[in-house]
Amino acid sequence: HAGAAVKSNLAHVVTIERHIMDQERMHPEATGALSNLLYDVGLAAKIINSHVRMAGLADILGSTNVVNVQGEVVQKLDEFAEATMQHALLHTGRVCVLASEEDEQPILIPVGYPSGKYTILYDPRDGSSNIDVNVSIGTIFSIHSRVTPGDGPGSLVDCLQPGRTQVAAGYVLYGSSTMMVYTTGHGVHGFTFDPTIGEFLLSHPDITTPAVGKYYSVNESYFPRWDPKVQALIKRYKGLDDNGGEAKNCRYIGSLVADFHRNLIAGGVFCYPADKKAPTGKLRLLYECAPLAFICEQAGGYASDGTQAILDIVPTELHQRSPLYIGSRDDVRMAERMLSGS
Ligand code: P6P
Repeated sequence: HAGAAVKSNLAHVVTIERHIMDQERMHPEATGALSNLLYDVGLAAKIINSHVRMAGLADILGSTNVVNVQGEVVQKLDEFAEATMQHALLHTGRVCVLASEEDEQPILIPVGYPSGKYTILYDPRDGSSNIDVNVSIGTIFSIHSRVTPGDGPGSLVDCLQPGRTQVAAGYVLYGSSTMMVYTTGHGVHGFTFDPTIGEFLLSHPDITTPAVGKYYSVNESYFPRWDPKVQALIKRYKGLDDNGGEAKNCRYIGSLVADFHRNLIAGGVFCYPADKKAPTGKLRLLYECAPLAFICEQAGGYASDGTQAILDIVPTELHQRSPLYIGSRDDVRMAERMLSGS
């Protein structure tokens, strides 16, 4: 009977590798390349996680005194996460080009290494200002099929694709536990890292997000900089206008992946509006807004720049920014109505 008990327990253990294989079986034409690419991201996540967990002990806290392409001081953990992603992705032949928040230009496949049929764009470690104060941070990734012909190295063209064409997207949240959440277009699935066996185990199958959320997330200190329509929207979320809408609770961690994940699970709307100082917002379209928008829509939510779906925006620059309203579908649709004045 002990054997039966063990067998029954094991039946519930679905590793992310097993799940990726199950997802692959939904695509008869699959060659396994996307599955292998997702394994590679999972491996990078485990390695980054091991360093995030001991960042307070190892000499990787603090800054490198280097300023990156975004004009932000590079944290030591930024450098480590970037190096880990490149090491896991560059030489495997799954991708034809990479793009990272940390690098101004696309990262080309080294000479002598094979190119694959995918492109991956990522923010290796989002929320750097939170590292030294032990607040959750995240990794975000977006995967497209290459659009340039042939099987040689890819280029910027392979990176500048609208979010609607993503084949997969996901994030890793280094929080009270480490989770990896991803979609390949067949729902959203969450995995919790079990450090005792070094595996991500399925803990949140088929995540869906409520149509109306109980939270709103925004940096209220920017209120004076916002367009009056944005100010009116946030007042609506707070239940302060005469529309009688139920007041939402404010939750804002200042770490995109943590704020997004809480709202995905519990229901809520995250807003990073454009303002006088940031006329196109702060967050990056290709490797922050678009992957989270793909995940959000797959979970029944919606993501907008205030006038159109994030997934429909055709990018023109690798690091272009976008205003972002993302989360519970009805809350985001209301933002579009109020911001477009309809
Ligand atoms: P603000 C962190 O630096 C980040 O890029 C996101 O993770 C987060 O949502 C946002 O910036 C916070 O920005 O202007 O509110 O500090």
